[in-house]
Amino acid sequence: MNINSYIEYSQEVREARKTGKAIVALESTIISHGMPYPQNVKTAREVEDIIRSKGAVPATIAILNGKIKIGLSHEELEYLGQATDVIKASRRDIPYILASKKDGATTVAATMICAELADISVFVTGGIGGVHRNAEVTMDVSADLEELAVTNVAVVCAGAKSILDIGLTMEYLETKGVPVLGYGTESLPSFYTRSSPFSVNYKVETPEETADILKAKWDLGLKGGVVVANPIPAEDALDENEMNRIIERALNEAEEQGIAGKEATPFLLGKVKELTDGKSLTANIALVKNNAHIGADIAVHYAKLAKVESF
Ligand code: PSU
Ligand code: MN
Repeated sequence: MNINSYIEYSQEVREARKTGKAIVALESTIISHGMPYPQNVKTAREVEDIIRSKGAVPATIAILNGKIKIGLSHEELEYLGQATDVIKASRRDIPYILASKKDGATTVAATMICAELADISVFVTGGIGGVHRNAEVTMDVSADLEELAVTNVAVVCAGAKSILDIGLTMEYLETKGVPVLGYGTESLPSFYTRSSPFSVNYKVETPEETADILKAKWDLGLKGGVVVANPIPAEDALDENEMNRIIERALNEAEEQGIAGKEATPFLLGKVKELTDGKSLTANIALVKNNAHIGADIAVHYAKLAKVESF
């Protein structure tokens, strides 16, 4: 058995692997289930271009026709953005999708798994899954958190959304030994807004400092990921009180309609977008792009550390 028989690299990523250039992983659930067409595809392309402009190579990850794709072509991205039967793929879904040669859009958890298989250490997205509100009854805890506990990939995001129980999410990450770094902030960003009532574990100021932390963690064999929480730019942030009200409404509707399991997060994201008249989508796009800048810088510095080591 050869793991590589399951994986296909884009030309650009293949070359970057050969030359040791920094590579940044990107997820695809955000494309298929997180944003509507055509904004999803446009954003995905712009995010890739930001990463290129920073001297790194983007690797958008998805499962297409039973292969793990590391880096997507324009056509593949377009397909993923429009198709309606793509499976939201987290850890548990990967084997079925591969074996049945279906298509899957990878969540944070699944993207981390695929990134690690492809030796990619830095991954940029919008928000991670977490412990849902009322999880003490529903047991709805995103597989993203368990993945952060065991898979060696840094996830650059804009923190956790308040559709989640942010406090319980932080407790879970603490139990699992996952460092949560605030990029230029002491307060944990909460996606649409720059702060939350919760503190990050450590504030970092530069990509160098962040890359050094990743290196120390993995040099010691301390398995698992790192969350780099980067606040949404001030000019794109939404009003906290208004967002809390809207999120409460979305949560109530989800409960009334009995939405559970893997449908919960996409349902809530969709409702929030509807209730904000699309303002949440604009904010979401802005924060992902902002994360791409930081993530690419971190990846470039981390790749430099790896190069120094190999001399
Ligand atoms: N949060 C967002 N946008 C997203 C997601 C989460 O703000 O698109 C997606 C990510 O792919 C994440 C997944 O990994 O939802 C989590 O789903 P679940 O809660 O079912 O694990
Ligand atoms: Mn869930």
